Amino acid sequence: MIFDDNRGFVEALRESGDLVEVEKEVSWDLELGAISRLACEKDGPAVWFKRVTDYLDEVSVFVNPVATWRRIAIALGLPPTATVREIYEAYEKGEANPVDPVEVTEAPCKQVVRTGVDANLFDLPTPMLHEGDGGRYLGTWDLVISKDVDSGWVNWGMYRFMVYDAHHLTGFPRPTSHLGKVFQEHYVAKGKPMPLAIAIGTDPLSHFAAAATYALGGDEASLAGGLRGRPVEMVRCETSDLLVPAHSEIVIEGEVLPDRVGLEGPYGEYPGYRTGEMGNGILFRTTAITHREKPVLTVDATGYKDDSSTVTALSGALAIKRRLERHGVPVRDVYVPPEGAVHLAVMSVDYGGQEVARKVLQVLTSRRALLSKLFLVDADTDVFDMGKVLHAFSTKCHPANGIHVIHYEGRANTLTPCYSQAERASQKGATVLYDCTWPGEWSREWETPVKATLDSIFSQEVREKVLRNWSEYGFKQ
Ligand SMILES: Cc1cc2nc3c(=O)[nH]c(=O)nc-3n(C[C@H](O)[C@H](O)[C@H](O)COP(=O)(O)O)c2cc1C
Ligand SMILES: [Mn+2]
Repeated sequence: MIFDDNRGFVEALRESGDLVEVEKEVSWDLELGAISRLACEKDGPAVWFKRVTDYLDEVSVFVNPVATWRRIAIALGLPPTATVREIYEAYEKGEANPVDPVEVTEAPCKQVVRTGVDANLFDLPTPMLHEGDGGRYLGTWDLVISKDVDSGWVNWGMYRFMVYDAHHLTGFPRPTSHLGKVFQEHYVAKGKPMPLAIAIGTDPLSHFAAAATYALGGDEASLAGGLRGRPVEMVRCETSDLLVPAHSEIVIEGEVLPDRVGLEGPYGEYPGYRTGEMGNGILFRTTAITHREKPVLTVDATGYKDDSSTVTALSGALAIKRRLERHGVPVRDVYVPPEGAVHLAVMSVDYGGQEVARKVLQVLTSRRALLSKLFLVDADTDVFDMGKVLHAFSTKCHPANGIHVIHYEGRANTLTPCYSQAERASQKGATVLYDCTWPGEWSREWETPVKATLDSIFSQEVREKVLRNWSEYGFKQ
């Protein structure tokens, strides 16, 4: 089933056993964050907090929507037991068939409308997620809509927003993000405020599209329609001409001021660390808050194995695959495993060797370089099976000749924990590629070792016989 709103998705999670509903009162001040963090670290279910201190009956909080592959599968309309490969394939299919959104005039997100001074951000049960965060983060599992005034291009992204006071938020879109670029190039340059809408708790696949690694100028609303197999319904904002998903739980409308900054962060970030200090972020002035009755605030308990480790990793892996294909690399599959915090990718190729290794490294670091560890494996290694990848790395990667490093400046990931403050300031970094493929110049007949697995070292006759009689020998599976 494909869901039109977050409530339908939550219902499906309840049915599949992937939801815990907490009736006990919890505090928005760290308790909710600590529970949600542990739930991620245990690969546990999503959590719906029904009673949050100071907000007891009117609002609730739903955390970690898709932090496991089971929940990703459910969001994509697949059985919860779908394999990661099947999940990747379903996403790829949706992505290849975009569907434009439609505009509607009636929308659940307009059941309650508050504007001006009545739009008070403290009316929402925003959690203080981690000890040491700069403040309460309202925007985590969000969908942020902005428009380039010159071309009319609308961008969706997922960006964090911290409560600054009752009517302001601060945010940290990276300069390389589309929001960062649109704001700098089309608003700051002209001294104009940028209208912005932050939709919270809309249907899960629309959030996938917001978090996706997608081309500059690409239309994430149509990507969402493609993933859903039907259009997203959009409704006009109260205080700007932006369109927001009609089925959102909460919409914060406002504008980013071109000539002001506001303190933002630090934050327990997706790599799993708090790294920076409080700094200057963009300053957003709220003009309206609209929401459903009894709205459900959705939250990503950012950190180790959070929602980004599945959903950002998934779209990132497919973006890497497309890029390598465009550059003529004989790539088969790419996987970005959750434990690698979107810093590590595994890619299989039809043939490897030094030249392919160098090409991969160069292609994947020529623009913004968010990943810094790459594993290149032969096509007979299943990239989705990290045990097999570790085996290939341990046995096939030459400790001196198989390791390739490229250094760069001005495009490294400033959130990568192993970089020093100085490296981050100049966006200086490096990417290492472990070549776990057989050298191209080795004769396949007599130089390349033969893999001693059932698939590879036995004749078809023996293999088929063994498989045919497997249960007869007494094996259960
Ligand atoms: C929960 C979550 C929070 C995120 N917060 C930010 C953020 O504050 N700033 C940022 O630049 N990227 C953030 N990202 C990553 C972006 O969503 C991602 O890069 C996306 O592709 C941005 O869209 P864009 O390519 O249109 O800029 C976040 C991702 C997730 C899953
Ligand atoms: Mn974009």
